[in-house]
Amino acid sequence: MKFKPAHLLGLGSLAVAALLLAPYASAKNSYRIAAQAQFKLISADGKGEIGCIYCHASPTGGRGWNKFGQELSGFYFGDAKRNIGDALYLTLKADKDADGDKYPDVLEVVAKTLPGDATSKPTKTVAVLEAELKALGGVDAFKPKP
Ligand SMILES: [Ca+2]
Repeated sequence: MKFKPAHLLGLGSLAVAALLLAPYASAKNSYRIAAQAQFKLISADGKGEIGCIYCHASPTGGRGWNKFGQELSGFYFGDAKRNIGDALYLTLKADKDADGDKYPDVLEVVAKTLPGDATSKPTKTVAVLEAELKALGGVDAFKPKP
């Protein structure tokens, strides 16, 4: 195949787009990675278990939060701008049920379901999950590391 200048232009455009989007994508990804570690949502093989949909309305992230993300952003951008670790912890400590599925957000973290999506619900009862949370040390198990 003969290489044409048009190919270079295409590659150049892709490279520029990647450079422009990289800081945006990595900033958001750092929040996802922080949430995975703090909420203990990392599988035995070290892989993260949550995607952008954990807090965002879209699986690809970007603007627009789901109900849990709205609670989180309230703590993150609230009276004093907090770091993501404190905002994550305070969101669980508030003891709310963001998606209204009758499971408090902290119990959905324990159950590894989506606290911002009412169609993603734990299979265990609230009482069983409360006992599991207690065994972990309560909501403070999800406190940010100092
Ligand atoms: Ca819920």
